[in-house]
Amino acid sequence: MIDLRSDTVTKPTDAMRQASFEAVVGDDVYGEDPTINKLEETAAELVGKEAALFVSSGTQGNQISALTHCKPGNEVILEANSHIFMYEGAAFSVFAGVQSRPIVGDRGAMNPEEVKAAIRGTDIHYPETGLICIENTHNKAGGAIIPLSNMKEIFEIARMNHIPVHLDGARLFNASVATGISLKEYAACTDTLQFCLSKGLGAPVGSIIAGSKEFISTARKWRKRLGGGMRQAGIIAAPALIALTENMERLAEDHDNAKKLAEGLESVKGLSVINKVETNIVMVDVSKTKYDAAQFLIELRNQGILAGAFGPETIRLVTHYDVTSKDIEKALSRIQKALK
Ligand code: TLP
Repeated sequence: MIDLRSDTVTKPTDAMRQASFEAVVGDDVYGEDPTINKLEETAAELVGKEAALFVSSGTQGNQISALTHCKPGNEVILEANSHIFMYEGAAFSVFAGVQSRPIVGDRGAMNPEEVKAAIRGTDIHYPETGLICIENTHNKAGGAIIPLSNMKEIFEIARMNHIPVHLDGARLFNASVATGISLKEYAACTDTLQFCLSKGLGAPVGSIIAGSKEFISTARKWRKRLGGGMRQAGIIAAPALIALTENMERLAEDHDNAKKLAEGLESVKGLSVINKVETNIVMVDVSKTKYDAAQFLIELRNQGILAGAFGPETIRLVTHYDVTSKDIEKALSRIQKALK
């Protein structure tokens, strides 16, 4: 099977498993796990924030961030196709008690003027705008990179209105490798960010929230309230440290493989790539084949390829470190077969 469903499917390397085996651990709820402490310090330093917190997943990272920034009854401005709005089970409303205010972006990038216009005034009828969220890279826009200039403009507007900005940077490392813009430069345009260790970086579990010391201290309390306080968590922090410190630069290979895949798919009759492939995600329209997305996925599975549906006639293919350039060639010929 060539598994292109997501970059979350990677298996830990031997070095990661060995690191888990050898990890020095303690009780992290007492702040006594040296491996967790090292991971959090390394992560904070890497993105240029004062402090960081290890959490179970990207979703938990986004939710804890909303709980820490907002109070119930707030409104959060976010992009209409963002992961938080589309794929987190309305958790913003369920946990933080906030209402979402979606803005349709251009390849995931919200127009700063529209963001400005969406900020609520003081009218007694209105909720207060409690947070603005940005997603970079943007998943549903096909791994699209949100320009730094766009983030800067939105951050400036937010600052002038005393509203915090949170970045869902599940795949921020992909954006940084593709553009050469440092993680710190991106993170400087946000108050807080969440990034995933278990996507392209290849860790088996976990995400990081980073922000000010004060923010992270409150976020730590929220994590505990949610039952996310972990004990000898160094076991999972050790492979995450390898992911964080050794696996960033190789994301360029995933981007090359995604481009190679997209180029190959363009010459397959009936299929069209609908995103500009900038990172590791390829979105394909299958409407000109005899299949809808769900049927096409079955045909692909029969040929030994796993992919995901991202709409009734759209499938998503994601490259990652368990997929080689040779696998892409194999995948392309199997896709041809699936359509015969
Ligand atoms: N995305 C997953 C699925 O949930 C769709 C994937 O396979 O791409 N933010 C962004 C931008 C994400 O893409 C994801 C996961 C998350 C947050 C949530 O991360 P996890 O899965 O760790 O909760």
